[in-house]
Amino acid sequence: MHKLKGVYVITIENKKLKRSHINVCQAALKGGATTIQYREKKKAFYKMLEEARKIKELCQKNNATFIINDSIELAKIINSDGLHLGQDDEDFKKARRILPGKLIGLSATTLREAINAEAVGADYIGAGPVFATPSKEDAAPPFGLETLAKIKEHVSIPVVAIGGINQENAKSVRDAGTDAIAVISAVSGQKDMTEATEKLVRIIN
Ligand code: TZP
Ligand code: MG
Repeated sequence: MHKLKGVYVITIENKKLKRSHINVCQAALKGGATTIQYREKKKAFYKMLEEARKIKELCQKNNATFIINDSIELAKIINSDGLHLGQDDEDFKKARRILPGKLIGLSATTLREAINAEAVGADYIGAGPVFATPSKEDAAPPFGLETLAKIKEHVSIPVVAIGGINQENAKSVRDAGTDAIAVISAVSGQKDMTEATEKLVRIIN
């Protein structure tokens, strides 16, 4: 069984820093990330297949959980451990039907959405943005640590906090009771991605 604990790293390509999804994944796993999410919204499907295959292999070697963002089809073909959907994304029920036995996470931007995510049967909640995020243009307003703690109080499935989490504020997020933290820029935007992951792991554990 896959545990959602610790540091959940979401991969993105960073052209400025000349980083690929694979580079981010390798460094994050080396630094102790327990979960990797492949998040790619622009590339051709064959390219995503190629990258996701490689990331799956790396996750298997490192006993990490591998989640795919958004695409039921990609998750099915790759046989990833799970899929992450927004509440507006393709129907959760369809994902359940096509991906039996897989971890399916739903994003929640409010307490109400978090409660709804559990009610529809999500396996975990991606709760955020907790803080302002530099990585998602259409992000909902940040809801802060109090709402995060409330979400923890009201749901029993694992809560993965996301949005603007970094080395400075990770301890406060942990203290709010989160099960895991998910990060983009706090790993993929750092000079030394492995060291950045290690530091977050130390704070969270
Ligand atoms: N969903 C809510 S905030 C966010 C996503 C995908 C972006 C998180 O990126 P960062 O850089 O860790 O704030
Ligand atoms: Mg989405």
